[in-house]
Amino acid sequence: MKKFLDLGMQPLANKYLTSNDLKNKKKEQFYHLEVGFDNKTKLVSILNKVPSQKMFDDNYPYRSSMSKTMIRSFKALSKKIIKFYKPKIILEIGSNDGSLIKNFNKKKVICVEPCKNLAIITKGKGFKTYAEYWNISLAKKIKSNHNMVDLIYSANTLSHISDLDSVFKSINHVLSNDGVLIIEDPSLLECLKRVAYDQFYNEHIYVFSLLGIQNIIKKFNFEVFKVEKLKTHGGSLRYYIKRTSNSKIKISSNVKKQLNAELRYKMDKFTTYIEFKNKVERSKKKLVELLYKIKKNDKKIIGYGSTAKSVTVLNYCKIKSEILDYFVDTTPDKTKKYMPGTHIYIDKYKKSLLNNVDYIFLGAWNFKDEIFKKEKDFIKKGGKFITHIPTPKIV
Ligand code: DWN
Repeated sequence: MKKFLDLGMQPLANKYLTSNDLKNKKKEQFYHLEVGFDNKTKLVSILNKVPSQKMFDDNYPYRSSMSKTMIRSFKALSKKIIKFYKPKIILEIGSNDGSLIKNFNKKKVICVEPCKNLAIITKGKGFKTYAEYWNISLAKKIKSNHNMVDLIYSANTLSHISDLDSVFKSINHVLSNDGVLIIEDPSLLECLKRVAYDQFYNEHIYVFSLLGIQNIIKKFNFEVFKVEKLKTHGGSLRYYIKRTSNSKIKISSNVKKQLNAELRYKMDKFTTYIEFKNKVERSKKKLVELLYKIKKNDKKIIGYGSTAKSVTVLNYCKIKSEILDYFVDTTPDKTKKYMPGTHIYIDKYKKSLLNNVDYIFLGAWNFKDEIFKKEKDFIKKGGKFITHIPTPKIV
């Protein structure tokens, strides 16, 4: 693993502070966010990993249901799963608050969600839920309780688990011979193209590429048979995976197409990541200049969407409340709290919080379309948005 990017000392994302925490000067955990490239597996990951128990605890604030874009994406996927795979049993690893599995018959679903505050949501809706981390002992328990499963789905979860060998060994243990594994995660190619350095934070141990995924899964005689490019989460890839022994499913041509696109972008070469690092440093400089120039003209700027991604940007660029007055967010477990590291206040979203605001920094830039639609009035009144993706600018 060779380091190519240093994003400085960072607090843990999703660890929001209460006013009491601030009053008591609660000690925040910081870690050195360095990103590296493994020339053997072609995987890109953070070098200093934080244990899962420290990140995914019983008060995990992120809920996938907070965005209509994700709700729609999961609904569309559920229709495809039923149409093309007709699974008898679906296992979702990282079921969060049930945004995907709510589209299926309860009897056909097994949820795995280690964060108990989220697991009680799917349990409360009658879905079998294991509030445990995904590993071989849980896979064995699920196999003995439910036998093999014929479809496993996991969105934005496997990239959060350090030991990928254990992940796929556990999947191998419980997936039926003709079973299908579908995983989706932010696309490293899109991350590089958009200079989306904020996809790197403690929870995103990896940002996956088809190149990297293929190298990891081949050890377990799995292969990618289809790849879908998604707009969600700043550009994601959905990988459809089968056993190499399963000749019933043909390999789609879009797998080769994606692989060629990644090789054309030289994602198998370390120099590509040095170029990315140089773009990140230029992006930081430009964003800071832009924000300070606006602030010098006495304009009011707030943040929209207190994302895990924005924690990386704000702490790397040292942007605090002298620049962004506050953030607005719809997530219950994030509001009336303060952002990790920068301690910018997060207020519960309501339209009136946009009154007298001149500029909005898009923390949730990956939901730009949904947000622009929602804030038509703000735009009509001359309000402007600021994004750092792909380069810092007023939009
Ligand atoms: O991988 C992960 C992804 C799936 O979600 C997790 N490790 C953590 C989390 O990352 P994130 O916080 O960067 O995710 P989002 O989905 O980009 O966060 C969007 C935030 O913006 C949420 O806090 C909700 C908020 N939001 C809002 O306030 N108003 C979102 C929309 C669309 C809105 O209209």
